[in-house]
Amino acid sequence: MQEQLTKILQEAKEQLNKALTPGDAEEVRIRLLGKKGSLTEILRSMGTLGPEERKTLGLTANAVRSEIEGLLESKFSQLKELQKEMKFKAERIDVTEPGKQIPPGSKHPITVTIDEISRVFMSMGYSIAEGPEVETVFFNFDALNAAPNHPSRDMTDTFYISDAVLLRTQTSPVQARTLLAQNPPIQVISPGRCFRCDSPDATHSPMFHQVEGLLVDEGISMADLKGTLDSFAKQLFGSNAKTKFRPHFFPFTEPSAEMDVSCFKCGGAGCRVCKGSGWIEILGCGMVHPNVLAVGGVDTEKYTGFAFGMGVERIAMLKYGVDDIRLFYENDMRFIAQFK
Ligand code: 2NM
Repeated sequence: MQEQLTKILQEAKEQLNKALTPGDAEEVRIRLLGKKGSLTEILRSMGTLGPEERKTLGLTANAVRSEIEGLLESKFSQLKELQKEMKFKAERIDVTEPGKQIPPGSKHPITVTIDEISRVFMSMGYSIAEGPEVETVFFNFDALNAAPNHPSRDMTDTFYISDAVLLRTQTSPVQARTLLAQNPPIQVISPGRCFRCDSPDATHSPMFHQVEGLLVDEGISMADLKGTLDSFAKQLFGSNAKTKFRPHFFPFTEPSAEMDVSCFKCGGAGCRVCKGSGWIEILGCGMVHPNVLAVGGVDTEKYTGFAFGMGVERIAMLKYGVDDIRLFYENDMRFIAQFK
C-alpha cells in the first residue's frame, strides 16, 4: 500500500503537469481525491489492517493527501492567472490603429436647392419659418381663403388623417400661422415638405418640397413683389436672367400671377429645356388676399403684403437637367453624390 501511495503522488504530479485549464485540474482532483478517487479508496480499505500498520500508513496517506491538495491549489491559481492573461491578450485594443475610413457624404440635391433659395432670401432680410407637416384643415385651407368647394380640398387630391386633420398640401399654412403669431412687418420664407394624392410619374410625386414666402408691411405693392422676385431670379439663375409675370388665379392672393424666367439654357432663343418658348415657369405669386390678412389678425386698412410659392423639385430639375422627379427619392448614391 505504501507503494500505491507513492504511485498516486507520482500520478498526481504527472497529471497536473499536463493540465491546461482549471477544468483539467479539477478532473485530476476528482480522480484522486473524489468520493471514488484512488486515494479515497485506499483510505477506505485501510479498515482491514491491523492498528500498527493502520497508524503508519495513515500518516503517510494524510501526508500524500495534503501534498496533493497543495499541488492542486497552486495549479489552480496558476491556471486561473494564465486564463486571465489570455483573456486580456485577446481583448487588447490597439488605440494607435487608424480608424475605419467613412467616405464623406454630400447634400441631397433638394437640400442643395432649398439652401440656395433660402440664402438668396435671407440676404434680403427674410427669416425662415417652419410648421407641422400634419396640419389642420383650418390652416391648410380655411385660413387661406380656399372656397368650401375648392377642388384641392377633395379627398382624391389631399391625404386626410381625419375630417379636420391632413398632410399639408403646400407650406402656406406656415405663413397663416406666422400671420397669427407675429405683427407686421413680417418677412418670412417657409421651405418644407408637402403632400398631394398624385400617382408618381416623371413630373409628379405624392411627396415634394416647396419654398413659399410672405412679406407684410405698410405700403407694400405689386412693384415690391416684382422687384423682389426679379432680383431673386437674377441671383439664382444669373444676372442675365429676365422675368415676366402672367396673370393667374390663387385663392389666397389677389391679384395673382405666375413668374417666368428667360431660359438659362438658350438665353431665350428657344430650346428643348424651354420647349421652344424661351421662357420657363418658375413660381406663383400675388398680393395677399385681405381675407387671409384678416384671419391672421392683420389690420387690412394699414397693411398690405405679397406672397409667393415655388416647387423645389421643379427648380432642381431645371437647374441640374434632371428629367425624372423620381430620381430624387430613390437614394441611389450614384445619383445623389453628383450634387455637392
Ligand atoms: C403660391 C402662390 C401664390 C402663398 C400665399 C400665402 C399666404 F399664406 F400668405 F397667403 N403663402 N403662400 C402663395 C401665393 C403661394 O404658391 C404657388
